[in-house]
Amino acid sequence: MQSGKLVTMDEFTIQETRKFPQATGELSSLLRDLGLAGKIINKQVRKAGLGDVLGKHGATNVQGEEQMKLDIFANETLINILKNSTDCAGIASEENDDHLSYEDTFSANSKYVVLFDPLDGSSNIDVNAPIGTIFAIYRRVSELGKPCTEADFLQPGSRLMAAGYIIYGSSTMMVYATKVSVNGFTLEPSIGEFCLSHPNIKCPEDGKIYSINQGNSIKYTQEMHGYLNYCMEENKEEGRPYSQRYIGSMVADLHRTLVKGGIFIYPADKSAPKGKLRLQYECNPMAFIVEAAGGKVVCGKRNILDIQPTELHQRTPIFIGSKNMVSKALEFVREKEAVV
Ligand code: FDP
Repeated sequence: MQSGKLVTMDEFTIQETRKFPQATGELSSLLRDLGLAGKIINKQVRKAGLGDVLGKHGATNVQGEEQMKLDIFANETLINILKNSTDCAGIASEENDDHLSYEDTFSANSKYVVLFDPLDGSSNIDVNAPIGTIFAIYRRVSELGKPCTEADFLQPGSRLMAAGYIIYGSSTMMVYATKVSVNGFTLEPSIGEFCLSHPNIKCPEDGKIYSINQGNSIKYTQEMHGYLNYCMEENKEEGRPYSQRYIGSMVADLHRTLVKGGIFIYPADKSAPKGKLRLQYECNPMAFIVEAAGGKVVCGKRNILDIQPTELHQRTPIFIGSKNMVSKALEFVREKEAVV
């Protein structure tokens, strides 16, 4: 990036698309629509605390979790913007029971579908901690010209075309990955545009931070305890003990892990034998991003991206982050965490 010259996300995406003569520009246009949704959600998040934005909505979602007002706002914003897009055949949201296929002619002829978690980390909304929107884009497998089907949304992460997140933190950033690279764009409030700030992000091969809800450790396996003890043990040559950081907002914990290195773990435990986090809305897109940045992601023996989903709201354990840290964790837990 040239110093002093702002490169907007649109400019960047169009330049990247030009490298592929066969590209139609549909993916770029979809990313622009997701960026627009992010800006609208950001506007609402930034004024949370003023007016009637904070707090519970009073309903629960498909997983029985209480929905916050901002969850609903973010969900509706994404659904409407993608409906009006010319490049999205349908969506599946963590907040909705089923996928939604847009049935107008433009949408039926669109080749992409989008899955999203509209507002991840929503238990942090009321305390002003970072939250985010996560998205995953697949090329549909159903026939063009017809409404999309559930099969379009039940594809393994290895088939993702692009994935990304928008983090509403000390600044607002959109990070997206294609198979080629991962790039981060910071919202420049004076022009209302995401501008390239973190070109070609690479996840450091090693790190010094482990991120896990250690308060749940009573429910973890002996093998997990072994790994946690390893993280806490003193070994000056190897830089241990590691620091422990856990915001409890996957986007925020993973953004730090991607940029600074480290490991983020949400394991299976006694009360959640399949883990807590959702495969299609959270783990696959984050796994795609971290792998594209040179990191590593597993759920025990296998790569998360290879799992063939069987239902929309499937969960999985996850170990994700710096390559060497994830490999080390696997030496402790390899067999026990392979529950999917
Ligand atoms: P939240 O419930 O606040 O929406 O899957 C959602 C998620 O947050 C993740 O963002 C976060 O990493 C995780 O759950 C936190 O779960 P615990 O509170 O069980 O640690």
